[in-house]
Amino acid sequence: MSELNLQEVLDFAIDLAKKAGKAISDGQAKRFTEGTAAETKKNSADLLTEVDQATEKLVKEAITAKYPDHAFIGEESAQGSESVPEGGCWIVDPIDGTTNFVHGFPYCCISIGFTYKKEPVMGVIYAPFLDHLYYALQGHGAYLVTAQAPEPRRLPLAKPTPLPSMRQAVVAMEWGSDRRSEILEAKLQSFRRLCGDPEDVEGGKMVQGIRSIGSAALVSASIAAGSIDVYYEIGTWSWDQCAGTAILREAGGVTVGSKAWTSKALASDSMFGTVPPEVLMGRKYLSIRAIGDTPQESGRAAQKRLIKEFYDAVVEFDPK
Ligand code: LIP
Repeated sequence: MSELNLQEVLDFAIDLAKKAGKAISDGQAKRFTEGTAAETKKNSADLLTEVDQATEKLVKEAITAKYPDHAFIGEESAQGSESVPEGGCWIVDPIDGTTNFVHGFPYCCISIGFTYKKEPVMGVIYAPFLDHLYYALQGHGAYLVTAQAPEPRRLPLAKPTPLPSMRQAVVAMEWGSDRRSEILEAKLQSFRRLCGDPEDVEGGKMVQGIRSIGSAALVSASIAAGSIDVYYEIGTWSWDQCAGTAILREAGGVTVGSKAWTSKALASDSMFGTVPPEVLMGRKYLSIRAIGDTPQESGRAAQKRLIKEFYDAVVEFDPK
């Protein structure tokens, strides 16, 4: 295991993400020409296409041929009960943002994460319709390559600014595909508290804005870039989050898990390490961008303060 060359893993993953990106764009062109409708999985808000399946097959076959000893967890073949092994493990969402893909909204991507010794150490996210490639390797920084700026740019793209309170934050949250009343009530309450004017809404945080772009991976990449401040989602899976957490961490961001996990982590600095398996597989995620130091407060202290403030405002629930 100690002989694994992580730079080679990253180079391989970047090449594979581009091949998968081509399969995704070709697949969409064919679907649009033929007028193909999407299939549904557990309900009408949970979509699947033949392109998700074909792309996962392409990626899995390439990984298995190159790294036959590694484990593979992919959205379309996973059972949901997988655990992270000690050795190399590829955690892949062939199309993150399938609804966007089906509708031609360009925020969808291939997300290739890799864990080693149970930690997310590498992530590659490629959005073929935007031609945005995000990647990171543990200890080597996170980068963005675009058609307009083909030289890799280190993330975050600008020097991190301070974040005095949630009032200055743009927050990403999703409605997800579980639309039961209990879940919606919890989410509505969270949206209300985060958006609400405190003069009129009890506990209102009056955040600057809320965004729902429909791709967990591209939200994490945007936080790494510094263009979204906070991301909260319950119910997504390791394949939606693995690559994004690896990229975000290298850009100075932090991802924490459930309220219970986080309250313990806040008591120490353990949340600044890589994302542990219980968070990666735990289906409850809160991410925050790198924050600039001020004379009064370090960026890390501000991350902790805002995570606590955020968790005091939102209602947690258990995903199905
Ligand atoms: C999607 C996530 C999104 C979430 C959706 C869905 P998919 O991933 O990235 O954040 O809200 O319910 O899970 O299914 O398109 O790969």
